[in-house]
Amino acid sequence: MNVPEYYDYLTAAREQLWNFLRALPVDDLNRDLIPGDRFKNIKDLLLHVIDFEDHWIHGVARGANGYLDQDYRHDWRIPHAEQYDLAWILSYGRSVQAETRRFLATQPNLDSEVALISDDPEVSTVSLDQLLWNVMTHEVRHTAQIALLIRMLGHTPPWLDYLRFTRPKALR
Ligand code: NI
Repeated sequence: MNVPEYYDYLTAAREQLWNFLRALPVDDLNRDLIPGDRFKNIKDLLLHVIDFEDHWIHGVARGANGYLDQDYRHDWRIPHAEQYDLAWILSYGRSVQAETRRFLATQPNLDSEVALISDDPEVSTVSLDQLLWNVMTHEVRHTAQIALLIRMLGHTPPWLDYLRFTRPKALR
């Protein structure tokens, strides 16, 4: 399993999740169920996952090359995402996903070091591979939270396990 393969899985799982969310009542997507300051509802988590990918891959790793935040302005810290239509959030998601796929198609060197603090690269670096896995596992963890919120709202979340999306091997 490598980064492009896992990103393909995330893309397929996202499609199912996004289609499922489109069919939910808007009030459910906006309902504050999580106590705390930042992310309270399904839309908050959805926007946060997209923002995180945009920020880390296209903002940090690529030095703002391909960064889409300027086209989808929002408060990344406390998004209050109930103010946005689901279609707007998903449009941002599709744009970031397309940009990530373009980037991965260039076959970037995954061993290259990425500076985490741009004004002092000596302080902290990670490999591009580590950064991409951080982004991808971040999505999986927050998707589990979204699935829990879906349950709490009385619905059955889509089944998004990896094995569901892998091509079965033929028996010998
Ligand atoms: Ni997070």
